[in-house]
Amino acid sequence: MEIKKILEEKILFFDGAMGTMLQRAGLKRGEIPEILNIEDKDKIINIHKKYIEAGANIITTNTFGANELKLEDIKYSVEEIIDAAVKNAKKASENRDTLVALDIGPIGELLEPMGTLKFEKAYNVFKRQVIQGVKSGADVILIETMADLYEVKAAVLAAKENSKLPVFCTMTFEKDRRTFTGCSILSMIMTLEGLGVDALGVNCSLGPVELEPIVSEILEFSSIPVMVQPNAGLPKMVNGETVYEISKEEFSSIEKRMAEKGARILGGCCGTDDTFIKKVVEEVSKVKPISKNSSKICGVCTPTNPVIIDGVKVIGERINPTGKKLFKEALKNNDIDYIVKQALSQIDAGADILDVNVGLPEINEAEMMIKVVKELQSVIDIPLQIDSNDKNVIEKALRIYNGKAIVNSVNGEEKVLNSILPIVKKYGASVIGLTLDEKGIPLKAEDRFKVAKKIVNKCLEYGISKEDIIIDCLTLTVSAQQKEVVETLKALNMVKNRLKVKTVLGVSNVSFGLPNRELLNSTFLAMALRDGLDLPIVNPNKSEIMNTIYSFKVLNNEDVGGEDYIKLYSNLKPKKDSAIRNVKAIDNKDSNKVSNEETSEDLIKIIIKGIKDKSAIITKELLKNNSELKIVNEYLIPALDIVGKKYEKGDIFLPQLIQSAETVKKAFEVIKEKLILENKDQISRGKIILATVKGDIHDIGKNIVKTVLENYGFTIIDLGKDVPKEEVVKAAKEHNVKLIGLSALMTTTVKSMEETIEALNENNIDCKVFVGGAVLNEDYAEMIKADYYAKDAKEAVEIAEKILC
Ligand code: THG
Repeated sequence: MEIKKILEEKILFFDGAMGTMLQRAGLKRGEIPEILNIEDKDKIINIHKKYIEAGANIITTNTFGANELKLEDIKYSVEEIIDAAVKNAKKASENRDTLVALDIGPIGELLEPMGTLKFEKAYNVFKRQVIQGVKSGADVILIETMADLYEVKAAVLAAKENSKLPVFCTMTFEKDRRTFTGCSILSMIMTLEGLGVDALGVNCSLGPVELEPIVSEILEFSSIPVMVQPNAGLPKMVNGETVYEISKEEFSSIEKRMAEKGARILGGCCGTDDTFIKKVVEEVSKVKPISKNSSKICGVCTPTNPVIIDGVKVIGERINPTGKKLFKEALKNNDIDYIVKQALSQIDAGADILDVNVGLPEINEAEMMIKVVKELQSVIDIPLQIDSNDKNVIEKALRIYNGKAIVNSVNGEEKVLNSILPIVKKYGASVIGLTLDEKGIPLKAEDRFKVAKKIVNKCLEYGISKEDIIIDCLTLTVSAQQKEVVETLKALNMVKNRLKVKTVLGVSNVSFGLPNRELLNSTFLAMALRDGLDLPIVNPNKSEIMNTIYSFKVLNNEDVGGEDYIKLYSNLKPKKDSAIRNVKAIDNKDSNKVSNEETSEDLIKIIIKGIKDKSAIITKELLKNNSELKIVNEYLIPALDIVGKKYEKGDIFLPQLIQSAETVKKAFEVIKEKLILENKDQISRGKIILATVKGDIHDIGKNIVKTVLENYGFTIIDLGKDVPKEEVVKAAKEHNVKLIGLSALMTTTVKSMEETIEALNENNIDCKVFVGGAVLNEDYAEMIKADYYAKDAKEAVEIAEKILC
């Protein structure tokens, strides 16, 4: 039976951990599990068989790390490994109706802009896996243990574009209900549902106890089947071995509760074995599957900032060259900085979403759109609205957009609908439909309503749901078409109440050619809001506009208790979404000519905002009148401290932390250049050795710590990954360091960490050791006799400052 059909009626059982079973079967530290698909087939087949015996409907191939970047140094190709792995699973399920899921884990490197891996490169890595998986006969594609929404998008596109198989996708969340790169549950749901996966959910991360509230939130908002594969509780170290704290009885009773709440696909991750799955199947089979709510979230998002359209949300109009000489110049001169500034100032003024239009006849719009979207998404954290008439531009922008965007726009013309809607559907965007067609803009409200209805029906035909349709009844200019302004509002009211979709209007159009435009704009805005306008496209930097919106929200019972209103108008800022950086915008000054007075304060702001290009320019200016050390101590370090505090408070997330760190790096580069020119010693706050220990090839965490420590002014001696203890000892002696950081991602390699620390002690190396990595915690660190445990890069900095400064 087709999986989609099965899911409508049944609860599906996946298997449990492969790694746990392999370790018990004697997998050695540092051994690459995927190689066993070829070199020890029987071991793998036996594990699969155990899970089938236990009652799993779907077993997962032993291919978690089978990608070309992780398997670089081994003698088998990705294709050979995947082929063997799928065949092993198929062999185990011979004569049974068990299905085989091709397992795809994270690549193990950070994507741009956080890291260096390009989106299209990631796509190609996943594509190779998918193509082989299909060839070898997999039945399902399982994308799992993902922490970065952008990487997930690359993987899902690779799966959908190179196979017809069902795609299941799970991410790993931490207790704060975000992945380690800050992705929120709602953003995951909106983005993955948009991309058309068949099931979504959570795996690994934590035990079932800690996952329960996360699963409940996913169940509340997901309109597609929800999948859960928890660890067997949290890991503990007992006699040098990793054990998980939860019994199969407790595990299965919590999974049963999840099933009762609506979870449809259940299995296990780290620490679970066939006895867990057997118990789960026993318990959960008693549950009658409940049918899920099918209503989707109405909203758009970036990974860290989901914007739900459940009331008025402001779309900023200013990234648009129409009628703006300076903006046109900026586009022609490739001055992306200018555009970023327009974005920041609109966010500071209260925009929730930004319209992005970079169309100019004399430039390549597609190239510019990609550049601007990427740059904006690396600095700001609100969703974007892709504004273009060109299908190619829209498609390219949607492909590289991280999250769920709005497309501005389609209209009632058949050929426009038929060319743009498939793209909107494929990439899972929301879409604005303008109420005009081949015959132009209808004058009467009833006729605009008819066009709106046609657009809505066409969207539904293409599989775009009502929640993703936004209708624009078109603002006309009152100076030229006075009678039609009320027709717009009448049509808006009809659309809102009869078609039950969201509405948008370009408000500023109303006042072209008249004096005191803001007065007309804000009065028209108030009228439109009253008629049900959800998404005004406005200039948020005009106080009349934002005043109208804030006051409307109180009067319309949206701003409950007038909380935001009171904060704002008693001279406090309103409580904005936490992810937005609440620093005042940088003024429109020519970035190359800045006076010393301006630069001092601005450098800190620039770092907090993460504007890389400007940081070098301003540092150069500052160096004319300030010592290198003064700049480091009075600007760079304090700015990083502010950023660090925001990160700790959860006001910003890893992407922004790294962005700010990179901004400091640019400043450091300028300072170092000058020091080298003057033949002075390099500024360093101290040397630190970093290494991922023997047997572990995951260095993503170590690399993040390295970047951040470097940007705090420390000199890093990076020994790389899979580093033997002897090499750490040797480097420690040679460089005479006072601090060493060790990283391990896998439970199996924590032992190596302990041995490395022992070796340092035996050799009487006088230095402190801090440790970090996904499976570590305070207790582990103590047990293996590390001096410090660093939860994240920020804590590593605090340790370094304590020891070295
Ligand atoms: N519906 C939808 N999209 C739209 C519109 C709409 N996008 C474009 C436009 N209308 C909304 N955006 C703008 C942007 C700028 C101005 C008006 C609407 C504007 N510009 C000034 C001018 O042209 O004189 C320049 C202002 C300045 O220099 O800052 O007024 O209706 N879906």
